[in-house]
Amino acid sequence: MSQSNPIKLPNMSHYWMPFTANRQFKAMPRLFKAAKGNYFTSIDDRQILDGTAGLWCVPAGHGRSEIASAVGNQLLTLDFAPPFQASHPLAFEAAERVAAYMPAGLDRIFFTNSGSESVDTALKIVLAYHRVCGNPLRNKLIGRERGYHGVNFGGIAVGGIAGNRKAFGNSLAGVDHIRHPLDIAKNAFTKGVPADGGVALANEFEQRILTLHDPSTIAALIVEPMQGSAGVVVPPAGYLKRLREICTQYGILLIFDEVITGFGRLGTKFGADYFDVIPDIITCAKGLTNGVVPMGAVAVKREIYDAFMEKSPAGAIELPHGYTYSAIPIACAAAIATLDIFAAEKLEDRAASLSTYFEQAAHSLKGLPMVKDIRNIGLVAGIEFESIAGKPSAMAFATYLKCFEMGIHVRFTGEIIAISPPLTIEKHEIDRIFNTIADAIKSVNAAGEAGLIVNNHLKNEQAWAMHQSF
Ligand code: PXG
Repeated sequence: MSQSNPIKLPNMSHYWMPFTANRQFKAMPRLFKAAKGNYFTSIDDRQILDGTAGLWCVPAGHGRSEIASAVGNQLLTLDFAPPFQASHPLAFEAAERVAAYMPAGLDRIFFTNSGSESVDTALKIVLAYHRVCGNPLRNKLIGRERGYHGVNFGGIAVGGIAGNRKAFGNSLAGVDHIRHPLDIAKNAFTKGVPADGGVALANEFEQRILTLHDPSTIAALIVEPMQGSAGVVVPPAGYLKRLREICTQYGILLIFDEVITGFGRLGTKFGADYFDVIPDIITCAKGLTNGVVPMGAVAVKREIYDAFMEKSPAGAIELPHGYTYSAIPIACAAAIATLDIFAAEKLEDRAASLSTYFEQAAHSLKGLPMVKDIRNIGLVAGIEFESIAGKPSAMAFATYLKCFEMGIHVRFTGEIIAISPPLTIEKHEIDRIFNTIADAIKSVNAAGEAGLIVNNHLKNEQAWAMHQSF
């Protein structure tokens, strides 16, 4: 960056950034100004390969003109229609299209504006469902350790990431958690789904949690088919199937939170399809609109919807819940255009056909310094580092920064680097992602303590900060 051509940064004082170390970021910002296909353009005009599909939400690649035109036209045709006691045709069409994309039977669709809202909506639906069916004492919710179900109060209650819960006081009552399935001691460097232990682990739900609470008090179990945010935790074979059996046996509703695993990420439409396990409810968001208009959806089995319709008093609002922006026309337009792209380009099949190549590329990092485990499924990989005493996340964060400097965007969470590129990724780009991560790991490690000092990374960005005029 030459002194004569400084980059003008925005005034950064006012924006309170989400899930970001604000002080650190503002001292060393990473800003994008454009995106097309599998690449971002950074504010200093570098092409950054998007190894994360935004935040797992851009499966069809950036800047899709089909979605842009659909949204633009819709905005100028019908910008808004009240969603309560009125609606517009596209809402029904979008629901029909989403229902057709869902596993068989989950064909009643409630629209929200995010994954967090989808989760809280699903939790409210299960509580209200048992009540409308005459079982109001079935009101406990079970989540899973390391689960991420968004950031609203219901979601953090059933969620199992301590850092997302502990600052916020009392949680919902009547919530418990099953164990997470990550077992590095036994399964380190497993390619894809670990073979053993799934049924025994699922049986703990029956043996420990159901025994403790009495199954007749449990409304629902919510799990991500593959735990994304907590670092790519792939369940062992047979685990989800056994959870399904236990839920069915005891009349407990099973919710799959597919905000990350939905829309082709595992090489199938949903995780439910990948694992051949049909839950009672699926929550989704992100890829539903290719990430460009906030929208989430909750798909429920027809019997659940029918119970509300048949058992609620005549004329009553069957579910007193909804959002001003539920099924807002531009989101419906974006969802339909996105589903059109999935149908035309068969992105799930594309992800499936690339997954072995992707797996091999990910596991080629085995043996690099500090690498403790590599996990993968579909077009997702997680690389977990040894923790450094007194410096939690330091290795992952430094590697993430080094990758950014080297032109690749990855995610770091805890001691883990996660990779989840757009499903439009090419093989040479997969090579570039993992080769760059390998170089970044080597470089950070070779620099020893100095490699972990974040100020040693991102020289360009530091240059911008020097030229900041505020
Ligand atoms: N459920 C799951 C399974 C998720 O992964 C949410 C709910 C919440 O969605 P919203 O739209 O409210 O953010 C998520 C979101 C990451 C990362 O890099 C993951 C998410 C969000 C941001 C970052 O791991 N997942």
